[in-house]
Amino acid sequence: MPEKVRINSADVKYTEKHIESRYCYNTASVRRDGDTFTVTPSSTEFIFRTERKVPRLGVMLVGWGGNNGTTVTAAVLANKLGLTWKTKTGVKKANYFGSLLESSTVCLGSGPDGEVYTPFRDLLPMVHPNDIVFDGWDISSLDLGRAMERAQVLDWSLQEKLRPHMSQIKPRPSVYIPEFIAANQEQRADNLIRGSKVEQIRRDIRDFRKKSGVDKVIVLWTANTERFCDVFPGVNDTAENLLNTIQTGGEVSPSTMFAVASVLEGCAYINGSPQNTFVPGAVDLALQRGVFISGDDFKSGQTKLKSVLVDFLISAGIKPTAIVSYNHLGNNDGLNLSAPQQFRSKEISKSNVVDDMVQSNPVLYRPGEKPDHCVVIKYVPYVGDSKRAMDEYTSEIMMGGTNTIALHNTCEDSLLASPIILDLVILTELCQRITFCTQDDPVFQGFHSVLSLLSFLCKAPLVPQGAPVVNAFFRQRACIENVMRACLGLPPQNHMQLEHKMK
Ligand code: NAI
Ligand code: DG6
Repeated sequence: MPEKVRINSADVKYTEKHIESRYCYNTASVRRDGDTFTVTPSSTEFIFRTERKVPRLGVMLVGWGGNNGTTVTAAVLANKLGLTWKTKTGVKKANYFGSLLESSTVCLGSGPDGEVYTPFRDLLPMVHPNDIVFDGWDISSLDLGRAMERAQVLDWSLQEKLRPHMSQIKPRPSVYIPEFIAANQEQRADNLIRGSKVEQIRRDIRDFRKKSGVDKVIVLWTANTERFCDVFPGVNDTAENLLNTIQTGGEVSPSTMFAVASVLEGCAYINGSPQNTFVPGAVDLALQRGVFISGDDFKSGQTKLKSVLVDFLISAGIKPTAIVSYNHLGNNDGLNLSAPQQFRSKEISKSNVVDDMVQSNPVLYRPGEKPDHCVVIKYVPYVGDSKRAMDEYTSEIMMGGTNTIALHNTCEDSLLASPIILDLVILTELCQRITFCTQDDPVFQGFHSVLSLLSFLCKAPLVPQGAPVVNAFFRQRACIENVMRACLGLPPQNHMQLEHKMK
């Protein structure tokens, strides 16, 4: 299909296979001498190539029978079938609200009637969510119709329309190692791989690829939060040691087994939960095989808002001094997180999200100084998937004044996470079709295996060793938008509007 956005520029070429753009990347290096900074601008010429052919994408979800797994599958099905359903407030229609790619827009420039906006999805050729083919694993054997009912996320009348389709689907057996998730999950575990786990996962991926006829498979963990695992030299510190440990039956978490199996099958692997799936050996393996990995932990609600609000405060010159975040929820995720080790994984992931913003402002914060930051999660069965988040942001303002902002947010957790799952896999697939070279290094290469471009969608972004972690919402979003613009030979969005500021 021809692209909806076409660039009219000598710097952009449309060949049969590629969109090829010439792009000037401008940066600056800084030298500090006492209180003086010397800033030297520099520019590098890049050529970006984006394959135009969009493949048929298969996505395998680990935790397919959970709230997110069933909700995202049901939502795609409902959109594909164009379903409408009645609720007490009227007729609803399937949509993809909450998806950056499907439901948010970017400004292309000005037309005769003012600024022209287009959905993100139209910038470059990318997979449409309706075309994704799903498969996956769960330790619970419930078919997806019954699992959707267990999740209590979607309206009943919609579930009734979806049930004939969803009931046909059964998750594949999975890996259950009781000590990694809460003991309260044990009764779900009736659908388990016997024998060699990583080998079976690899067979499952090949089986899915063959039976579905998809061109590519991406694997995404949306199963229970695991406890962190220890990193030991000789055990999981290198790819070789990790593979040996798997062979000899040493301690490797189920999520790391899935990561290893996916990478060995050449499939990108995304971690939607907070645990340290990507032990150094798993990262090493992905680097060796040139396969994308990304994570950690979907950034869906409270943390997303935090990455906006703290950015707003600090970039307005206001000093957040205490951030207190409570949540309660009553779904199975909440039940699993009621166990201390699993809560600890989530607490870590939710706690580091303001660091980059704090460090960016030495006027407000001394070296090493941070706001007090407290994260509380409680399990309250009655509220189900409707998560409540209460936040208090206390800040220091001018002349010793105090500014306190209190927020209360209620929403269905899985309806926020599902569009993020779609964005994650669609962006990952797009990145697999982008290569670039520079004037100094004319050999085309792809992005680093640790795909930090997806930081916008993650609470605790995984980045290549030595790269800065960015949590600030609009910087993360601008990164995705500007990389896509570079692929089209367009300069970064500058918001200067100089044409409207001249006499
Ligand atoms: P859930 O508890 O409803 O679903 C998890 C599913 O994983 C369950 O069906 C369970 O049986 C299955 N499972 C557990 N261990 C497994 C294994 N080793 N292999 C295969 N399946 C396994 O949880 P939900 O609400 O779907 O969330 C999933 C994950 O996403 C959790 O870790 C949660 O913390 C994380 N998350 C959720 C967000 C949201 O907004 N819903 C946002 C950020 C992260
Ligand atoms: C309660 O904190 C349960 C968690 O799984 C969160 O709902 C999830 O991580 C979303 O967190 P946040 O901070 O992005 O709303």
